[in-house]
Amino acid sequence: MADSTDSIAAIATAPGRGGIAIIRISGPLALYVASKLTKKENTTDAQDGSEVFPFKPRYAYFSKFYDGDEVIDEGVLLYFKGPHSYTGEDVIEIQGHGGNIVPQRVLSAVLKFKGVRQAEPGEFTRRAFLNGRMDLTAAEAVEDLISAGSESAAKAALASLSGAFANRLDELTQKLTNFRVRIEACLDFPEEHEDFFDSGKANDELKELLSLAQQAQTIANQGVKLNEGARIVLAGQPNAGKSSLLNALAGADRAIVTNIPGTTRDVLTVNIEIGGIPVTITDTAGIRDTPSDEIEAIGIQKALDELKQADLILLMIDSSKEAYDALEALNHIKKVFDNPKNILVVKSKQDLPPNEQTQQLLNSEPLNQYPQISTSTKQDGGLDVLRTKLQEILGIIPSEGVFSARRRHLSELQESYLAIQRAIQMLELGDLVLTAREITLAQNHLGTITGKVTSDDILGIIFSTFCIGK
Ligand SMILES: Nc1nc2c(ncn2[C@@H]2O[C@H](COP(=O)(O)OP(=O)(O)OP(=O)(O)O)[C@@H](O)[C@H]2O)c(=O)[nH]1
Ligand SMILES: [Mg+2]
Repeated sequence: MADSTDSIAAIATAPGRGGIAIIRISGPLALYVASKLTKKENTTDAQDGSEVFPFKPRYAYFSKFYDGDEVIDEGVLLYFKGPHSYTGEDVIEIQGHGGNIVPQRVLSAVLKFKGVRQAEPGEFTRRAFLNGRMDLTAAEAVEDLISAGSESAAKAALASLSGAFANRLDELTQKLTNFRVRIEACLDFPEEHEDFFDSGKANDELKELLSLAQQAQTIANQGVKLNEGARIVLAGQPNAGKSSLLNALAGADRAIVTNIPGTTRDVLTVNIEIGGIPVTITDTAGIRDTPSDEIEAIGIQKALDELKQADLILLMIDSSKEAYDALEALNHIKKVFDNPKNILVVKSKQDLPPNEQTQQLLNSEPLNQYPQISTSTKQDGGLDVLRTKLQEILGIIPSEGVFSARRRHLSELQESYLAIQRAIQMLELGDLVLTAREITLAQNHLGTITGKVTSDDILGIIFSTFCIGK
């Protein structure tokens, strides 16, 4: 990442046809570039001879935009004076026409000025963080908000952006600090030792802190699920009703359904929402040992590749006919998927009379080792029960107050939790020095989440996944 004293520019809106495109410029040259681009030069005050800038902060100016003497676009220009701007620096926003050509031409004109360069992904937000405009959880939430896959995910990202996550961490950090101060005081003052340590108050307080750390972990865990979503893959014997179930869950006819076994050949993925969590659900070719042709064989291989990446597999079994080939499908699944807890057996076609042998098969090993659920796509067939079951297996708890979070946060929270746990052990052994040291460690891990304790490497990783222009 280059020096943050240079000015950066980028198109902030999505590429393609659109009414308006926004070009952002941030840094010390922003105002200078704006005046050159619009040919609105600074003037001199007639009274006191001072320089008068052509733009006032937070005013909108309609203008033509020039590249040299050529007019390349016209539109609105806004000026946000640092530090009261998104990045904390002087920021100019040019709202011109959208499309594939015009915004690029305006950006090129801006980049012709010496000292202005194309912004790297996330560089505006990185500057906002470095200039103290937001903490790291809020900066990350900006990207989470942009890429939210469901309404709940967007709400959670907005909560983090507004500081819900950081506030919770600050509260815990503050309590850890108070605790450490008191423990350190116990080392120097016998009366504090008696009142805080000997009385058992310290022990109680530390256990309370552990439980707060645990609660933060639980909420962050939901936040990660909201952010990342989950992958469910439909698998099973040919003709079991996989594509029908995909269509029913998607609420649209997305996949081809016929009575011919081996209809689905390719992988088809649709995005749905379960309990507010964005879920991709993937339909695959029915799995059997003896595919009817080469195309079906390739389809089965593709199905197995999808299964490897699944969070949850729905093994569909047609309960109305003989289903010995379901075991062939299960054997293939077990070879590529090593999380047996996340296989759910879906007994399809409940509207038809059950097949005796298949019932026995379902009630004996190995199928009776897995949770089972009944569905029908022809009649009102247990889809709500299925959705609830999916939520349960994926660990989705609908709850208020969830904020968006990332795996990075989870691992720091876990480290912090473990440090508090070790502090409890040290306290029980009566080693107050080591107790205080563990508490400091716990605080540092929390500080890494908000960015109070940070390194350039971490920032590089975080902001590299951002959009350009944000
Ligand atoms: N009665 C009844 N028929 C169903 C149900 N679900 C699916 N079917 C029928 O079963 C047949 C196969 O359905 P699909 O959804 O294409 O099955 P599939 O598992 O995707 O099959 P492949 O793509 O060949 O692996 C079709 O004729 C469906 O109409 C159900 O719940 N009840
Ligand atoms: Mg199918």
